[in-house]
Amino acid sequence: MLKAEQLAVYFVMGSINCKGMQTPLQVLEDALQAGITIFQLREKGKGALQGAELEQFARQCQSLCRQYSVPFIVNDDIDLALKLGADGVHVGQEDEALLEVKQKLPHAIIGVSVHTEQEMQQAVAGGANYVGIGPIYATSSKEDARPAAGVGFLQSMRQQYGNFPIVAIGGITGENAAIVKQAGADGVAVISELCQSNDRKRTVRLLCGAEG
Ligand code: TZP
Ligand code: MG
Repeated sequence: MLKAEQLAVYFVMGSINCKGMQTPLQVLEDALQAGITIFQLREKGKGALQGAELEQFARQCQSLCRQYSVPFIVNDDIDLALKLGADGVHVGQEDEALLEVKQKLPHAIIGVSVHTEQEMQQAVAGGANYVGIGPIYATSSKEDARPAAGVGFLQSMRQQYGNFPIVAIGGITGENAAIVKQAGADGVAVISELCQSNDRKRTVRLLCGAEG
């Protein structure tokens, strides 16, 4: 249902992350054209869309992702994911419990953020399809972000969990992506590196670990 390769370049975005010349939908379409492999709508923070506006924006994002055959994942909002028939959801430790999410969305891709061995063990045993580990480096895109953890925990989870799909997040750039993959991540998840890029094809190549 989810192959680890699909996590290679995981773009995470909400409308407030796009403050430049382009609209959020233009940013997403450009990122899709550049070759992102999975997309997560993470509509959070001050000024985030809500209600009918959020639903309309989410449907537009979903439809763009479909055009490029890229999985469309919704952050946190299980009801929205259900309503839209999203390909998947991503939940943190403070969100709805994995068991409930699986019951509501038995066929969806389910990602869980983990920060400790116990959380990792529970996510894997509970049937998550992938885990997100971070922040690896300092980030300014998440208000309540934990301190940067470096690659140590990621490395250790890769050693303990064989081929289980892992995506790393937090402060990842074209410059440090290769280190993160070397440490064991199947892919890198980014907000600012792609939102703020003025050459997304090059950024995607660098995030893949290829030379720019
Ligand atoms: N979770 C941990 S760090 C982070 C999230 C959602 C934000 C990542 O954003 P950026 O701009 O790629 O550091
Ligand atoms: Mg969450």
